[in-house]
Amino acid sequence: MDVLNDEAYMRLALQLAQSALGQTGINPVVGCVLVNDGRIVGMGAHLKRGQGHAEVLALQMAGEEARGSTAYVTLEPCSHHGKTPPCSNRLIEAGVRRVVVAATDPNPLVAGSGIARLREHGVDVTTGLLAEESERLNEAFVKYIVTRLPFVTMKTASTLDGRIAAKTGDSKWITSPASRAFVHTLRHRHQGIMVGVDTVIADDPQLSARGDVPAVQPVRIVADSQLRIPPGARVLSEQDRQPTILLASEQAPAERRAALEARGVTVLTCGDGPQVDLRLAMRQLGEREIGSILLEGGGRLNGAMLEQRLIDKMVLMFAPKIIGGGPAAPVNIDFAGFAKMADAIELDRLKVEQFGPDVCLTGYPMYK
Ligand code: AOF
Ligand code: ZN
Repeated sequence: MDVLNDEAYMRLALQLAQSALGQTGINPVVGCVLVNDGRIVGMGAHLKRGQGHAEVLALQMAGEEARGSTAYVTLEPCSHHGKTPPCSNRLIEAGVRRVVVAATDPNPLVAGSGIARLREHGVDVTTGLLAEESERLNEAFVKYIVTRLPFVTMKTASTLDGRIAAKTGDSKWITSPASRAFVHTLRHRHQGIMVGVDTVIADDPQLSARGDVPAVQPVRIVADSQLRIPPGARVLSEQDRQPTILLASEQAPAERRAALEARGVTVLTCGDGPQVDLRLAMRQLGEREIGSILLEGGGRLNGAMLEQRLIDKMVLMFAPKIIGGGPAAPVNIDFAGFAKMADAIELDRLKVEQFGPDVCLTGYPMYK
């Protein structure tokens, strides 16, 4: 904290919120800092859905010192009775004099009414401070709470020529340990992790988050229209610890479905075509309160998701290597494509990072 001002306290509240990314389920991450008479008297972050909201935890820490304080909150205090009572009421009752809010809450149950209630009770409210930072942290929540569709981040790890394996199928490893560590963090930060069945057949991935420290494990999702998944696949193990959802067509053989369900695997029927209806799949996953998905290939599933405009964000990792291999070497995003460069999908808000030797591009596809 260089200069003591509103922004510095809000940045602290944003840090508290950010630290809880991945552990609040469909709920937003929220941080709150209470300052009274020039001193921080309380701090809180929403840590788990169903548990205390950030403001309530900060108020508990502050006790009587909350009276007359300023609250810095990264999201508009709620006004509804959800799993916990409304935070705006709690702030009013505790005698908080001023509330500085970053982003308003897009939840239709709140959407400005928390701020209105504070003002009605004479609380001085400032809004919009570092709102974009807060909205970015909660990009999945912002989409899900309004559309009930999961926010999808597509992550690829390829060579510079876009290959995700050599022509022999060899793919270990393309990117560096530093990049792979970041991927495990991304897995922790999404509720679901999704691949196509061909990736399961080719790589037998575990689809778990394995970083330096224990992580929250995402639900494993496999797009598998005909239920071709090998019975010994590692994604089918330990259903009690990390459940798996298969997205299948109605055409899939009934006996395979029954055998998988008997093992505790969930099979969702997503249309009756030869391929899974991906939009319907997303809707059903949303109904099951999966608000964010990390899509990890293969190239054709990535391409199909992109064609359906279901990808919200892309994290494209490139190792400084060239492997070639013609049509036998799969590429990171594979779809029929456009005839004109003018129709190409462009990425908005591009960010360039480096993990070890690898370059990581993050951006948001702009659909035309
Ligand atoms: C806040 N502070 O720390 C959070 C808020 O199911 P509930 O009761 O936890 O309510 C969840 C909703 O509350 C969520 O959709 C969002 O609108 C708001 N989250 N609000 O004032 C918090 N986590
Ligand atoms: Zn609340």
